[in-house]
Amino acid sequence: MLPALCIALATRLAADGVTTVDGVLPAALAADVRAVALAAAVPSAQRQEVPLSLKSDAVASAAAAVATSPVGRALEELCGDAPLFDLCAVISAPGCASQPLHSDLGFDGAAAAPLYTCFVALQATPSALGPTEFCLGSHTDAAAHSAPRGGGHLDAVPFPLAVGAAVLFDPRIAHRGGPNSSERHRVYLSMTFANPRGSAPVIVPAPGDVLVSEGGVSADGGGVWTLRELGALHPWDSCVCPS
Ligand SMILES: O=C(O)CCC(=O)C(=O)O
Repeated sequence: MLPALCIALATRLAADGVTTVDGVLPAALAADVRAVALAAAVPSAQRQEVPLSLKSDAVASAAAAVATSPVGRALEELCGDAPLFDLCAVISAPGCASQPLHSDLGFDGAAAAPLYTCFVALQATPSALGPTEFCLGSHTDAAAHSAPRGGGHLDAVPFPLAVGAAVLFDPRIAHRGGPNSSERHRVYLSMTFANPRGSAPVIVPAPGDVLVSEGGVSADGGGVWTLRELGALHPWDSCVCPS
């Protein structure tokens, strides 16, 4: 039986297209993954996606913590034992402008999302660091879905995050990275999972990124990592988020 919290998360995700989960990563592990990501980043880029590898102990521990957290359990409720599709860090630099509203996936009218993405804040992300903004309910709204690229108006709500907190979203939702008016890089761990119960994803490239991750799975030489396999990487991490 799944904990009530995970069922509530899955329900919110289906209705709004986005939900938050606190306490997914401990602050020390978040700081370690942040350092790994920044070491691999392009120094001059305003926005970038940096592929991450499960061969890094910090990244593997973080992936295990996400998989065993309520994020992983909500995903299991929605998708079964979902395979990891993409693993990267999403970084915005100090002074970075707001990203145009966009969705990462096309919308074919299906209720089930082809993918789900989880961003975990690797430092506290109040409004000054430009947390991601989401247009609630736009993931399954055909009119709303076409509005961002056509210039239509949609209300975008910022989702500030505490360090180690996560935002889990349906990538068909209209969203954008907010403006980073701080003096710190805003670094998110990004994990995307394929939904075996959804249709094939139609990826729409995000505007403004200098790197598009090919995914940690292919970067690590192939193979498929599922939620359960990731959760078994570092069993001690399950103590981060008790069920
Ligand atoms: O940086 C963000 O908060 C969002 C990034 C994003 O939406 C993207 O690159 O597709």
